[in-house]
Amino acid sequence: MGPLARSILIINGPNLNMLGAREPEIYGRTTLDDIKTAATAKAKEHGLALDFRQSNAEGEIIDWIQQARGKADGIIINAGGYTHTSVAIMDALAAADQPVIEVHISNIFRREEFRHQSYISRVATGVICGLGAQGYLLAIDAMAELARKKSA
Ligand code: CA2
Repeated sequence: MGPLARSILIINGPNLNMLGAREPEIYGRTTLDDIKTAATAKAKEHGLALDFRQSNAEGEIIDWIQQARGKADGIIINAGGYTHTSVAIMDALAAADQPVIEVHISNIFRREEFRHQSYISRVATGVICGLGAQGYLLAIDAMAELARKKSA
């Protein structure tokens, strides 16, 4: 934390490593690597370092959230399917000491009923969904503004 080394952690949950390979009608053709490249450039515009990760394992995601305490200035998370199931990820985020922005590529409210419930939303500072890969870039803009206000 602090003005010298401001950084954002982006966490991607299960199956997001499959982006671009299947279901392009829902998730588009952009790969997670494309998103990482664009997000890194966007963070750099704001003078922020970016740590961009993906895991299929719930426990690993929780470890990363815990390890971000006192290190990352903000957490952006697309928890994938765990969004709708994981009290444990919600609890980890509730204990986080930085703002949390939830991102979804698809509009989860236009989809099946079970996707309308998000444990992450209950503890997130803000939520962006349905805008495709651009949602990650919008989340970085918003996070940069939150970090700027905090240090002002
Ligand atoms: O829209 C989103 O970003 C989601 O978080 C994506 C999750 C889904 O479970 C959430 O409800 C909404 C799925 C991750 C991506 O799964 C893929 C599976 C096959 C091919 C491409 C992506």
